[in-house]
Amino acid sequence: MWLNQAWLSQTLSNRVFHIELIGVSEDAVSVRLRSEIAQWLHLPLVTSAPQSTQPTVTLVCDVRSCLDEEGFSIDVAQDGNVCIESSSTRGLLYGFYAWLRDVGLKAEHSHTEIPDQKLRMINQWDQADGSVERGYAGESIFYGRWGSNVHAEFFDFPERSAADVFRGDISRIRDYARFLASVGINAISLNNVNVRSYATRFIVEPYLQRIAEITRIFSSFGIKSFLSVNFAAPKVIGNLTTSDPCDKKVIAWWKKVVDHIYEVIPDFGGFVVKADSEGEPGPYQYGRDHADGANLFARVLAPHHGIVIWRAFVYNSHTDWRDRSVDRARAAFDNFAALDGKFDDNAVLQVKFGPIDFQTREPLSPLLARMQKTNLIMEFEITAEYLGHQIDVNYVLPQWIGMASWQSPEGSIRERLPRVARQPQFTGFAAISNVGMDENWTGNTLAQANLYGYARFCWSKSLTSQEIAHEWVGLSFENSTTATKQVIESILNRSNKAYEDYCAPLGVGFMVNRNGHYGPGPDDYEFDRWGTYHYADRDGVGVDRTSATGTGFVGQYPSLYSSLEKPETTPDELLLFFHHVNYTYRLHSGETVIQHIYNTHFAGVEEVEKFVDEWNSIQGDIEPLDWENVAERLRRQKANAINWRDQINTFFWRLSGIADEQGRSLYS
Ligand code: BDP
Repeated sequence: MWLNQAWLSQTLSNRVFHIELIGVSEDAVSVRLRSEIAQWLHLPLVTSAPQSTQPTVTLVCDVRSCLDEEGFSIDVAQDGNVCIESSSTRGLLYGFYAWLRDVGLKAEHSHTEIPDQKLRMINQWDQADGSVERGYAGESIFYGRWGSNVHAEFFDFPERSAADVFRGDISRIRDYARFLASVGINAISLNNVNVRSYATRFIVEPYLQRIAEITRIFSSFGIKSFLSVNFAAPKVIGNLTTSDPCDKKVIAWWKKVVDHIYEVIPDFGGFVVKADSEGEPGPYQYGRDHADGANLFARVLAPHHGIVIWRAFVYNSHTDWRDRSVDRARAAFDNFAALDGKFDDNAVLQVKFGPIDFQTREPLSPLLARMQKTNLIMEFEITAEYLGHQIDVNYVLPQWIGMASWQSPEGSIRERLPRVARQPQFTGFAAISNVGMDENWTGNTLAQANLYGYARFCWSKSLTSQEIAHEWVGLSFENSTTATKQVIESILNRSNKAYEDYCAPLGVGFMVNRNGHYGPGPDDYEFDRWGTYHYADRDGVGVDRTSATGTGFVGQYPSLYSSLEKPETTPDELLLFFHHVNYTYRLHSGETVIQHIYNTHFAGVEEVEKFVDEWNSIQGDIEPLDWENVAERLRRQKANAINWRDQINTFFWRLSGIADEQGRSLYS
């Protein structure tokens, strides 16, 4: 990962650092800044104005500065001296790392930056037993210090001490916090949204003390910590007979819990809640709605300036494939749209970017485009659940930037979020992390680009996916030749399209393997209660979501999107998400749907074969461990792509009976 000690010592050994705090008192972040510079970088830090002849880096935190609280300016003078200025220590921290990034990229220059999104959040899906839900990079860096072989035993012994639940070694957490701060992340939730077992107790003693230790590390890097909570905690750990959000005893119980949390962690961020979703408890069990549920937490957190982040990923899993009007894509809107304006000021609704579940291609969630009086967070998934498990190279920034650029009547969706909020400072992006205990953090070294890229995407709306890839490659492979860096960048930039090409076609989604969501399973969800169907038959494929003849989903969008009601005005890449068409239907590209399916599935595999050759060509010009890691992953990716190609092509060929125009064999 970027920011290694060797690089820093080598690059910065001839600088002198000086920090000035004007009108600001020393806080955890400024202490961290001083220690980063003095201890970690092993660099001289002078306490009075520098007299040195060596180039000086002066960090000025001045409350009078008119920059946005988190913004900074970097001024590089002709003599090499640098001045970094902000109105807060946090802004200074971001400025310091931004300058380091410029140095790493050999592009030192003067500039001023203000972050785009207010909340730039990471969600950990780490569980108390040390596993990570949908994690593909090893065990949790926070919990489960014995490793997976003791999980069964661990669950059988509820009296296990807090010390047993948390990893002893915090150095990796500190490295992670530093990395996140270096790219401007300012919030993190520390445990999985499905809160089970010991994690239910993280909000009370003795576990809270250990959580507090973790939060202190993040605080010193300017990152606020949150916990995911179990809606049923009053019953599960509070000995109450109900968890009804309107019950006085329940409210009093949560108040006591929250008051104590703030005694222990004064800068605690608040809670993240997944309720009434995929088996989790929630307000519906008590005949209450989601505003009742969220506001319970909002009200006990408000006196401490905390917030509750309530997830909108709620759907009725008992959908029915026999009834074509039933549609999981409608669910978030159906459950939440009527509650617009009913959430308290410090409640935030966290909505997945698309209406289903992080597929390779989805339209924007209509809930994000519709809510007018609610604080909103747009949710992304860095961990590659449906996107190749960090085995397949898949640099997803092109998709995310595309999603955040969808237009609404108030501008692109990323610009809209703060405009419609009750409290603009409680809006932004959140994403599920992809890190674990693996040596390289992310399983596939190239998957680091998604973590880095997510943060840069939160920070600046003007960066393109190629620019972000260029930065990440430049910082991560600084000793390689320009030609090698170009090879890596090129693979990254083409990888998302290649992956989409060999998976489910034209936005239809969910043709994945049912258990792990890796590899093909064309019919795995087709006759399933989870309700994500492609409706392929002998004549055609796709889901009719139009208002006239389909599920009515298109009607959830503002009128700006009425073009999606007709196949001929729907973009090709989303055609099968919105319409059921015959295999011989002609796309804007001129291809028929069936021929497009065959062509893209062959093209996807061919592209992966090129990745393998290109990666072979740079052997020797990057660290052997990194080269081996990606080479091994590419071998597995090629097998996966071939499997997808053959299963999907065979599936559609058998149903349609239509041969490939180019006469290629459709099955192996
Ligand atoms: C689904 C995942 C599941 C998560 C859920 C969520 O398969 O593991 O718990 O999303 O976001 O995609 O809550």
